[in-house]
Amino acid sequence: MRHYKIVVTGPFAAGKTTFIKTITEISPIVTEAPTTRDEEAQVKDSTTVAMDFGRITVDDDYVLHIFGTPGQFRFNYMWSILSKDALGVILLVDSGDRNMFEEAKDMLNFFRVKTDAPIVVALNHFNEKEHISEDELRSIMNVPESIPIVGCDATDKESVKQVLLKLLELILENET
Ligand SMILES: Nc1nc2c(ncn2[C@@H]2O[C@H](COP(=O)(O)OP(=O)(O)OP(=O)(O)O)[C@@H](O)[C@H]2O)c(=O)[nH]1
Ligand SMILES: [Mg+2]
Repeated sequence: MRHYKIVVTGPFAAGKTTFIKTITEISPIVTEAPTTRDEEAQVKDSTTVAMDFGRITVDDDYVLHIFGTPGQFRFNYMWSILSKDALGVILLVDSGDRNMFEEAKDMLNFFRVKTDAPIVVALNHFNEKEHISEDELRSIMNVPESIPIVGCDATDKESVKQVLLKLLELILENET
């Protein structure tokens, strides 16, 4: 049984906590606090201020310990803490929220500096909104070809599993 530390990050309200709640086999640990800033309170009532944690066993061989970050730049000290020794990173982007693409680009660069671990960009809300194409996002965020971009629905277990398997594939390639 091997243990892998995975980080789920992405801008405010991208769906990080939902992603972890959907897949975890233990009760998730969350750190939600009421949103205090007007522009955030208009979107939702609470936000992650420290981290989320969940765990999932894949094929009885791998146990993934999944850490979710806060989304706001003002909490970026947690991005650094949580990325330490991570074996893989998932960067969630809400595919219908064009205002967040620049921020997502900055986050991608932040994590590429912090860690050499493989990264997968997951385009969330992929099924239900007017959404950007993978190619357009790749160009806006300047995502290199070595980083896959995949569609995702953080509320759907099978979809979340596919994203994690994609990342696991890259991690295993990296190890050999
Ligand atoms: N329909 C749909 N709703 C989603 C999806 N992902 C997240 N949501 C909803 O979007 C809202 C925000 O999700 P959160 O999981 O709190 O987002 P977050 O990235 O953890 O937010 P912060 O921690 O505040 O940055 C919640 O109401 C979710 O139910 C998705 O893929 N499809
Ligand atoms: Mg959250």
